[in-house]
Amino acid sequence: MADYKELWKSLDIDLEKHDELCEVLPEFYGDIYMTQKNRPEGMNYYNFVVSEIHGFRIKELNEFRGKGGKVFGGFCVFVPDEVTLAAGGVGIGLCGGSDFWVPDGEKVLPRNMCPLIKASVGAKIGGTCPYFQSADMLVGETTCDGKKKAWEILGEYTPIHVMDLPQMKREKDIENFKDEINIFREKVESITGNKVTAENLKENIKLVNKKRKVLQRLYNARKVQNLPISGKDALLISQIAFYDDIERFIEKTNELCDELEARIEKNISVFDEDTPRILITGTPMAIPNWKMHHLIETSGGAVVCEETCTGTKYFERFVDEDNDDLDSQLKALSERYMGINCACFSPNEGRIKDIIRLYKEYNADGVVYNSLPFCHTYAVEYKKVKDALDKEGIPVMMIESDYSMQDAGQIKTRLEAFFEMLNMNKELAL
Ligand code: BJ8
Repeated sequence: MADYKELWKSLDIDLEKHDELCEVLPEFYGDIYMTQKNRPEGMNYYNFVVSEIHGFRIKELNEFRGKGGKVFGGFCVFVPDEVTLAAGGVGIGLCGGSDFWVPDGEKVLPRNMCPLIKASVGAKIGGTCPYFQSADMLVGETTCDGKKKAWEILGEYTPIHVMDLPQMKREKDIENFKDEINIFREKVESITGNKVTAENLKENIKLVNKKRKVLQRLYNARKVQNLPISGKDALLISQIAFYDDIERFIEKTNELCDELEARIEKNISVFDEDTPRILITGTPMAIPNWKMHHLIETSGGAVVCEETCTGTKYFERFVDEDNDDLDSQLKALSERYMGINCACFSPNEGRIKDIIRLYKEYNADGVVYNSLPFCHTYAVEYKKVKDALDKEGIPVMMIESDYSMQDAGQIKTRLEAFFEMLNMNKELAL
């Protein structure tokens, strides 16, 4: 990475502590990503993005802000990027996916709390994440209890706007979320000083849909028997989608998809043909949380799909592009976003249907239900999911794990046994 010390200083980064983070990341990434065989050439772009994770993109955001642009940092796939973009702003995902930030989070939060929340808060209050430091405003939401209370604490350090997400999906809830999007629109307008018009909102609805389409194209390439890309690489791409420049991301990911489709034609695969195919479902995996994918793909399995917010929840379903007035556009946005099946909703039958549908679409052999510790919504929902999968004859295993690698050996042993069982199932079916 080039020298960005002056830039980081201007963002009030704790340089000494930040150096510790910069020292570990390249080796961590190298061990997990660069050891993979036969990766697509197009992954070089994403390698570059990670190698410059606190540099190149931060410089771009800094230049944008230097010209008066405003950056909005979100923590959830319910924050409508279309609105931010329509007001001339930029939205970036800020969820913390590293153990590095947890101790700082624990200075102000209880220890027995979800690591994603602790890491996100720790990244801000420790002053070690230039993305947090580049955000002019944070955008929280009332999803799980841990998050909504954490925003009150984060608000002591930086301006935050909280969107009220309904907890049910009745018609009145869709109307309520439409109102929330409208309040968010007013907030974004007041920060950027730009109006959201029906014209620029329509344009940006199309742009964000385009990003969803390219991610869908990437995921479609994972439905075939001979997988042209690893699950680990696909996860990295969706994580990068949350903060990269949207136009460049679409272009680079379309280029990669061209290569993947050519690989499919030539039957080039990164795994052996009989590798058990795994659908992951559960809590989101914020960058650099690559743990579960790495453990699965070094224990004899291949991840073919993620029913998570760093997976299909992020890009499935498009916003209707055919509306020409603000009111109908806001309704269309609410309808699309309220279609996301987060475990924060009750009931949440849609998620069960999604898991079963995706299991079939991606020709999976088994499901790994992955939950971060202290995530009550996802942990409790496991019972309903398991009951439904049992009825369908779909094998599932639950793994609860945080960001540390301490339990890696134990998880690998469990995964190996699970894959052996999946292989036996396949042999019996022949
Ligand atoms: S739409 S999954 S991004 S809320 S893992 S912090 S739920 S205790 S992240 Fe999420 Fe939006 Fe839902 Fe998706 Fe709480 Fe659970 Fe932690 Fe979580």
